[in-house]
Amino acid sequence: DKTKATVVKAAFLPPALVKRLDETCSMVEWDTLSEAERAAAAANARVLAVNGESVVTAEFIARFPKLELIADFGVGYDGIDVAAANARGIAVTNTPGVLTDDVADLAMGLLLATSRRIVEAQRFVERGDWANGGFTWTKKVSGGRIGIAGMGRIGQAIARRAAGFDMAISYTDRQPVAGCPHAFVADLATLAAGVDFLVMCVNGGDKTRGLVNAEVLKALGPEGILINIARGTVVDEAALIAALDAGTIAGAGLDVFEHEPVVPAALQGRPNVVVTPHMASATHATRKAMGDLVFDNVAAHFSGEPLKTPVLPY
Ligand code: 8YV
Repeated sequence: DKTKATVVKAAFLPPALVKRLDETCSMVEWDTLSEAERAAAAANARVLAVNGESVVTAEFIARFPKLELIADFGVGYDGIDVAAANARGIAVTNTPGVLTDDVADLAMGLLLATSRRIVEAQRFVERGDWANGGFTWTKKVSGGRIGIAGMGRIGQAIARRAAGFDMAISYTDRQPVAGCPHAFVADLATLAAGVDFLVMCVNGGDKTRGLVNAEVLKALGPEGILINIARGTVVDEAALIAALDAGTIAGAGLDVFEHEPVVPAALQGRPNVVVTPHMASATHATRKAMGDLVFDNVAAHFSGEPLKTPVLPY
């Protein structure tokens, strides 16, 4: 009986995780239910399973009177009203750690692809243009200056990779990170002004909305490259497009966008912009590890053990 389910799945989750949840709990898929079924399912649900792109408002949470846990398949939880959940004693868990390497890898991939114009170079070869002469010269990466905005787990993993490229590393965050050997810069525009590559790794949500604005892009300057693997909301996309049009910055590598899955046409087809479809954590190994961590949190909850990875409001 669908309406007796204790777990409501309200977003895309990997089939292997869905199978495990289905085998051990009673699970329903929110999207497949009628309004009447939703009301009945919500009345019994103890766990809500969502992902990093999910929008879980206080109003939505209020539909679930017996809810105990919101389990997020993702490290980011900016879409979840954690304060509203916590106010009702509902815990929220995410999937930190297991995706750090992949996200840092893709950040470096975008940085290399954008600077060295790898995607444009492939188009050049495929068009047959090589026969008419060599490809344009590109921007050197090794030894460059990288500015990391958000020196959390992912920012630190990017810094480790950047060190392998002999880069000069500086960063900004709400405050200096204890034990972090890199140069702290209090203000994002100042950080941008002093680097070749600005990499956004901050949390999403209201506190970071539009952080990369016209002023920051101007500070990054005509040789500067913006990389965003955080959330689309941290970049003012209209300001970015204007900056690309005007040559205010040299280029951008973007895995996340303001209105996913919409990627503005003005960000496509440019030689100096590389776009990917929010795929930084999407490797087989990591998606399995993320799914296992979601499962472990749900299992811990049902067996009364401490949650593996609970979060606090941003
Ligand atoms: C996922 C993410 O794309 O972890 C996050 O915060 O954005 C990504 O890992 C997402 O959560 C899965 O849908």
